[in-house]
Formats: sequence, structure tokens, C-alpha cells
Amino acid sequence: VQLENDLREALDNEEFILHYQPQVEAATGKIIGMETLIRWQAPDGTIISPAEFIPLAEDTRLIIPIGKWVLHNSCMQAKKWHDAGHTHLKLAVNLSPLQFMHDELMDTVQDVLEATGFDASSLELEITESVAVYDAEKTIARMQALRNMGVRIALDDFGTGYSSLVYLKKFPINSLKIARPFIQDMVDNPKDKALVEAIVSMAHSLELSVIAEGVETHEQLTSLKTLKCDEIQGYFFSKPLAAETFASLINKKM
Ligand code: G
Ligand code: G
Ligand code: MN
Ligand code: NA
Repeated sequence: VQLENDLREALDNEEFILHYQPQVEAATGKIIGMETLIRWQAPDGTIISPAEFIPLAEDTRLIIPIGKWVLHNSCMQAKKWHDAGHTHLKLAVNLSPLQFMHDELMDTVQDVLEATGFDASSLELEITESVAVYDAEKTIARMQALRNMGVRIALDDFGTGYSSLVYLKKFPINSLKIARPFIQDMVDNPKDKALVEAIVSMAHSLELSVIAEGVETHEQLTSLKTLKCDEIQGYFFSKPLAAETFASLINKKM
């Protein structure tokens, strides 16, 4: 209960901060986008991971206003980077299942795009396949409505949930994010490597782009390049960064 109250106050007192993790084109090493990852900086200075508070935010439905704040602030930030000349950068934002299914989602996204002037086609919403457990038909309709607005959809943590290949056929998504555990073990475990290879090949057959998450080593990168994975994200290239640090990175690479 204390934590719940703290979470409410955190929103009012603007204690949340957004970090941005570069997403890199595997073939060239070029930064082509960033994933927004929220952090909570408590008044005593400690940084609290979203892994700790997002589940609580979901249970208390505080994820709705928090999620709106994340979307608005990250689009505003990304718009500044576009205006500074980095117009190729796409912005990836996580949506929890509750946010995705919420009645106001479409209005929220529309309002944020209008208010910030950020280009819909540069926004990618990351959704896990667990959204479909609520209502597959509604999930598909909602994804399609977002696509009609020009927004991109990525299926996050692919391979870890109750993955059904039926969803891959039915969901109007643009890309798949291969979950970290597969990437972690792919260099040492031939089975993981075979699965990554199969996922990349299947995704490409379905005209989806593929991003590998949690890439931490050069060996993993080399292997992913050989398998023709499109994009990589992970500590090997960069941790999630404060906005100013991310800005200096893209300015250096320009
Ligand atoms: O950045 P980190 O690895 O600590 O994130 C932990 C988890 O929190 C991940 O599953 C990530 O998707 C989730 N997460 C991070 N930021 C957000 C956010 O803004 N909204 C939602 N819904 N989840 C987030
Ligand atoms: O669930 P989602 O994929 O949105 O969460 C991304 C999470 O993974 C973030 O918390 C981010 O900090 C974390 N992350 C990003 N890159 C790496 C990595 O290379 N290794 C590990 N262990 N975690 C990573
Ligand atoms: Mn994600
Ligand atoms: Na993920």
C-alpha cells in the first residue's frame, strides 16, 4: 500500500525519468531508433526499476496515466531529435496489456501525436503476445486501427509467452523482437541458435522485420548478422541512456 501511494505521488511529483536504448541496424551498426524505458527516481535518489513497479502500476491501473505520460514525453523528446536533423530515428514505446486494451488508447495516441507533432510512422508500439489472452479479435482490430493511423506495431519478447504461430499470421504487426534468453544462449547452444535462425527466416517470409534483444557480446552480433537479423539492441552496443547522453551519441555518429 505504501508503494502504491508512493507511485501515485511519483506521477504528481514528476519522479519518473525516461531512458532511451539505441536500436541499431545489424549490417551497418547505424543507430536507427530507440526504445523508451521508464525509471523511477525516488526522492531519496534511489532508482527503481520498472520490473518492480510496472506490475503494481498495472494492478492499480496507474499504468494508464503513467503510460500516457511516457508516450507524451518520449514523443516530445523524439520530435526534438527529428527537428535536430535525426529524422530517420524511430521511437519504440512499450504498452502494457491493460494500456493496449484501454478504451482511451486510440484517443491518447492521436492526442499525443497531435500535441507533439511527432510523425505517426516513426512511432512503434511494443506489445507482448499476452495481450491476445484477453480477446484475440479485439487485439487484432485494435492493432489494425493503430496501423491505420500510421503507427507501427512490434511484438515484444517474442518466443517467451504462449506463442502461437496463429497470432503471427493474424496480427497486423510490422516487426518481431526476439526475446533475450534466445540471444543469450545462441552462441553456446545450437538449439537456441537454430530457433533464432528459424524465427528470423519465418519473420522475413511474413515480411516482418526482426530485432534481437539483449545482445551483449560481439559473438552474438556476428552470429545475428550471419543469420540476417535486421536490427539489434543490447548492452553490447549501449545500455539505456539518459536523453542527453543519447543525444551526444547520435550527434557523434551523424
Ligand atoms: O528497462 P528494464 O529492463 O528495467 O525494464 C524492465 C521491464 O519494464 C521490461 O519488461 C520493460 O518492457 C518494462 N518497461 C520499461 N518501460 C516501460 C514503459 O514505459 N511502459 C511499460 N508498460 N513497460 C515498461
Ligand atoms: O521487456 P522489454 O524487452 O521491453 O525490456 C527491455 C529490458 O531489457 C529493459 O529493462 C532493458 O534495460 C533490458 N536490457 C536491454 N538490453 C539488455 C542487455 O543487453 N542485457 C540485459 N541483461 N538486459 C538488457
Ligand atoms: Mn520492449
Ligand atoms: Na522485450
